[in-house]
Amino acid sequence: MHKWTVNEAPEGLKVLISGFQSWSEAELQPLTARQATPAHHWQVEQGHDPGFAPGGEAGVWRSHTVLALAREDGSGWVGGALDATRTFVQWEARAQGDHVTVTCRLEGPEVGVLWEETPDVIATLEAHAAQLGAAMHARTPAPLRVWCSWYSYYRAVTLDAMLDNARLARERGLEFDVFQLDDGFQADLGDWELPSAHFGGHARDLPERLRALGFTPGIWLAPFLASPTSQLFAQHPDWMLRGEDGQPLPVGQNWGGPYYALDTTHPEVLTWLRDLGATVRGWGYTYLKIDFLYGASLPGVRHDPSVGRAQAYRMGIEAFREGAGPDAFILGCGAPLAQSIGVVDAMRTGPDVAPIWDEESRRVWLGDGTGPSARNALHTALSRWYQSAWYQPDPDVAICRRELSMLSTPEREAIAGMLDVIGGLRASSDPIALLNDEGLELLRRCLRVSTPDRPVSLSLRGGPAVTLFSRGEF
Ligand code: 9PG
Repeated sequence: MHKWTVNEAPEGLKVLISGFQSWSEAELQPLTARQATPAHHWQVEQGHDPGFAPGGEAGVWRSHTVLALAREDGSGWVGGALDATRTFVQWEARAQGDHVTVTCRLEGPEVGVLWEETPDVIATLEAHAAQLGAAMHARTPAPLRVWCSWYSYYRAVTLDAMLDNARLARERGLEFDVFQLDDGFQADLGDWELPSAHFGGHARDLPERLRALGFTPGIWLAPFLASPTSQLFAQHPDWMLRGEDGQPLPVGQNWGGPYYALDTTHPEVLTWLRDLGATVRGWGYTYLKIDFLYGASLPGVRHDPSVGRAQAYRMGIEAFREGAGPDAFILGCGAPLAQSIGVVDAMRTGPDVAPIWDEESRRVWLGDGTGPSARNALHTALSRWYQSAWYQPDPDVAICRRELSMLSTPEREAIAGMLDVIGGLRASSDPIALLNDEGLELLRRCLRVSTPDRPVSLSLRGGPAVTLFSRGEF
């Protein structure tokens, strides 16, 4: 463990943190404030690292891979790491009277750690991020414009809905590169090759028809998960990550119950993951959104106990990449962030968007800012701007429709403005038939790719409040 003392009054400092995985909070806050701590254990499993969860005391802040302390004038301190391939780099800043104690714990093989005082926190953080990205051979291909089925059809997606939207997008001249099928086509978690009853076909029937319309076919998978009701689990109960009690470890609550994660230190699991990547590629999909990846990285009992959990995670994503091939475009989601550099092309850098601005009940009262809302998604992705040196950031979809949405006009406009600052992927999930001329015009604006910018305060006249930071405020 590394330890430093910062001889500075905590009251004058802000702390910038980035949580464990895509959906965890990333934010700039007064150091003396209290980091949000989820009220329920499942919120910890699904949104944080249970092995290094938020501190829970006023003045104690935890962050993964990087952490910064900043004075009002923009000077301060930046912590970073030289490698995160097989190691979790866990930072903590602790306000203690007239000084701050900063610690950095490494879980995994020893790696170099940086802690620097700087006149310009933003520039130094960007330099650290670029250094880590280069050391881990970051992939940052050109960003893509994606239509994704999730945020309007959810699990009820059908083959026909995909094709209807693709046809309409073509007719309206909307410039999507990719049409991506999300969760709902499969019979169960883990049974990717068996269709669900409602989908109206098989996922392998879609790519050729999407290509004929001029789109790259994309598909969603949660390759590390298995439902207790799946054939995968029935056939291979020994492939699961286990708890101390020897039972398969529930790694979250969704899809109507708990679900398990695969043990990626098991050689048969790695072969299965390689085959899965090759199978969906063989169906014709070249854009692969792989989700709920955190499952393979949680603390638990593994087949090979000599492999640490960061390394176990890395072995899993590398096996999938090998099967999918070097030219597949892989988007990570719900994923440990820095440990994915060099394997994924793009990464979700915030929680899910939803057709509401904020969900204060969950964020404020249940201490969980990882839930779906436009505010949570954009705020988090903005606070990770420097990670564009690690992968293409995916701030999640814009919502341009008026129907099936509670977003006001200024809120929809605010989303467009923030997407422009975040850069990276551009995506939408709106049923094209629901978009009137104003919606189509806004969507066209949201599909305009841009390079990531520093998140200086945007002038959102009449728009909703969101805590952005500027160089001046820092
Ligand atoms: C599909 C969705 C979409 C979405 C992903 C992810 O904590 N949870 O229970 C939880 C559920 C869903 C979720 C994130 C967290 O969304 O981010 O884009 O692909 O899965 O199920």
